[in-house]
Amino acid sequence: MPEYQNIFTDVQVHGAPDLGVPVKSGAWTRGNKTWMAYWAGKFGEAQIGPLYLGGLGVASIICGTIAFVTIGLNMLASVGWDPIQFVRQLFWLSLDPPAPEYGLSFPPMAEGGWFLVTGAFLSASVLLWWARLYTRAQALGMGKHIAWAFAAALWLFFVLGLIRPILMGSWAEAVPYGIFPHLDWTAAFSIRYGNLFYNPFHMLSIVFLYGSALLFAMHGATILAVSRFGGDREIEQIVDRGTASERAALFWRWTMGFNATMESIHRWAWWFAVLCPLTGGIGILLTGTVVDNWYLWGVKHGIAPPYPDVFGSTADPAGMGGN
Ligand code: 07D
Repeated sequence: MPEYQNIFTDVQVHGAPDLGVPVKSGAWTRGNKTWMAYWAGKFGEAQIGPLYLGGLGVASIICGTIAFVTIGLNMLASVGWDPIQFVRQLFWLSLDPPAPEYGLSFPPMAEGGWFLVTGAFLSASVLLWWARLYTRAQALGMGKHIAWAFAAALWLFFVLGLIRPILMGSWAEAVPYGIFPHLDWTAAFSIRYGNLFYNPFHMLSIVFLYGSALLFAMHGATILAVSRFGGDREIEQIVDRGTASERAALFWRWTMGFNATMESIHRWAWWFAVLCPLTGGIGILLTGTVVDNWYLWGVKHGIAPPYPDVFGSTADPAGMGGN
């Protein structure tokens, strides 16, 4: 077998299936079906499975499917149950939250009731999936880093669809289910609250979003660049740095004077990724609850220029009456 393998030269071993470490008693019996997929082997492991089909996963998929189908049926109803129009207009269709006059009450099904039912099932689905990530990691004696990272994404998800609407006293504040409609909601939200670019937590969230991409590119490139020396064999490289890690580290000390370690680069990556939705969620939570207009907030704190004095002082258009 060649010593150095990459995505183009990877040797696909077709031996007895690797079922992994034994599962603890009390857990569901893990499936033992595995098969080899050539194209999967081009991008990662050629062996597919075994899949762990636990109660949490099954419940999550059922709830997610109910949410997905409910959205689809509501969209279909909105085009008079015409399948052709459903396909043609799919990207523009949506299941919308109730109108503002319903506040936090439960509206008739066709006026937002289905939206709330969908939200309940979707919430149950993602929370059950979170529990599956946690318990599967526990079963393998792993840390819970993946579950907590997913929890950070769920924080933003729940701020947008649950926590902020409750604080604002209206389900109408929630994000609609639909491809373009949710993008329109995002743009309208930004304009309604005076341009989200002036929200410092939106700024921070972007820093971590772009920062994550930058770190990912730097780390991916570094390891690929030394994989010819075995740099991709992470554990060996942590225990015994060898020539690959030392070259990689030296490269960064040469070029920028500092290098992360084989361990710390993954903490950098984890924190950057997690801080993106964590800071984002804080920014959304403050919008409309604490700050009504981010542009005016920016002017007040010296980060946005005021309009020239000739126009008089700028007021929040939202506070000028009308809708
Ligand atoms: C959304 C939450 C986790 C999602 C989960 C999904 C399922 C689906 C489905 C069964 C991604 C669970 C659901 C599994 C199952 C079925 C049916 C994570 C999410 C768990 N912005 N912006 C951000 C930029 C502007 C606006 C973040 C850039 C404009 C709003 C990010 C630009 C306006 C919000 C970011 C830009 C605007 C954001 C998202 C440039 C108008 C948010 C981070 C260059 C368009 C969100 C504080 C993320 C936020 C957000 C980037 C511009 C509006 C950093 C680069 C000025 C309203 N923007 N943005 O990880 O956190 O999202 O804001 O122009 O709410 Mg922005």
